[in-house]
Formats: sequence, C-alpha cells, structure tokens
Amino acid sequence: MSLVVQPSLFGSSGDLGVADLGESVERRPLSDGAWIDLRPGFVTAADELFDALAGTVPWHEERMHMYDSTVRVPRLLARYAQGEALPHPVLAEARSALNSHYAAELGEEFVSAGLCLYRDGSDSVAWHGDRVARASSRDTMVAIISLGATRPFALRPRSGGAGLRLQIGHGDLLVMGGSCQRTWLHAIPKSASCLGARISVQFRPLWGNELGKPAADAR
Ligand SMILES: O=C(O)CCC(=O)C(=O)O
Repeated sequence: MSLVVQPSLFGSSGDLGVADLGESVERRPLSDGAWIDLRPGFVTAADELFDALAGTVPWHEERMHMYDSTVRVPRLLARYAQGEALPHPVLAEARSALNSHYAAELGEEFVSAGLCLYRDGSDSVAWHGDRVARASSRDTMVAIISLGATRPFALRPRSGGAGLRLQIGHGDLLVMGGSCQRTWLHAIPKSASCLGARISVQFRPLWGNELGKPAADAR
C-alpha cells in the first residue's frame, strides 16, 4: 500500500509518547447535553507513530449494504477489542492517560480501540452517531487521536441547526462526550484539497463499544 504523507507539515519532535492532559484540555459545550474536549498536540513525535501504525497495523477493507447493493467502505479499518494488545505501546500509554483523566467522569474505562486509515481525500466517514451509543440513554465518550493529514471533523445536531467543522491535526486529541452520540452526528467529509493520508484511533468504553457490530452495517 502506498500512502502519501506530508512530513514537511508534521511539526512533531522529541520523545514518542503522550503529553499531559489536565488543564490543557479545552471543553466546548454543544447543545442538548453534548460536549467536545480538544487537546492539540497530545501525541508527541506523532510522525513516528503515524509511520509505525501505517506500516504494521493489519488494515482491511470492509463492505456495507446500501439499498440493494454492497459497497466498499471508503477507508481501511482495524479493531482491537478489550484485552487485545494494541498495535503500538504509545496507544496503550494514551489509553492509560485518558483513563486517568476521564474514568471518574465517564464511570468506566476506555477499553477498545478502532483504527481508521483514510488513504486520501476520497476516503471518508458519513454522518452518524456511534451505533451502540446512539441507541442508549446513557451518556458516554469516544476519544479520538488524529495522525497525519489535517481533515475537517464535522459535527451537527441531530435535531437540525448549525453545526461546526473542526480542523483536527497531527497528534491532536478530540473527545466527544455527554449525549454527543445520541443528539449529534459526526463525519469526516470527502475533501478535494486533502493531500495526504490520515489515521484516527478511537478509544471507546465497553458500553459505547462498536465491536461485535455486523461489518456490513456499521452506521
Ligand atoms: O476518523 C475519525 O476521526 C472518526 C471515525 C468515526 O467517526 C468512527 O469510526 O465512528
């Protein structure tokens, strides 16, 4: 698989690991009890982590049913269930830092990791709320680390009205929390101007876990 990466745009340097959360996390309340947290630069030396994940994760393509046909899911995927070894030690470090920061508020720990590889701007994820979490009356969280090309992360209220588009960059952390999976939708839209590949790592607690979903209908 050949991927276009833009090392000149990557500003990371120093030790590979994760930075502090604490007061560096900025919370933005949304409507209906949803919120997002942002922590730019959470992963340090993020270009090395990108290269390691791009090269070693067993990425696979999935297909989904759409009306009367089966179509290719426009991104590559990998999933790590609770208890399964993560593909890089920095991801274990990130999950542990997230658990220290969020477990009291979340009421449980992040356990699983889903990985997406957007090979270029024609890969995307359509508007959705995570399948298990959106059907539940419980609030939950999804913590996403973004690596590689900056892509707009779009959010809009399910009930209509103004949404927002965040530019989530290399090494940044975004956490969707509260009622976000039930009351808001999110998407990574296709982008004609995106010049490189992007990897996202989504940490989920057991309650919001997407694992076990039928591959054909993820949304
Ligand atoms: O790639 C991302 O940042 C979002 C992925 C996502 O929404 C999902 O896998 O459900």
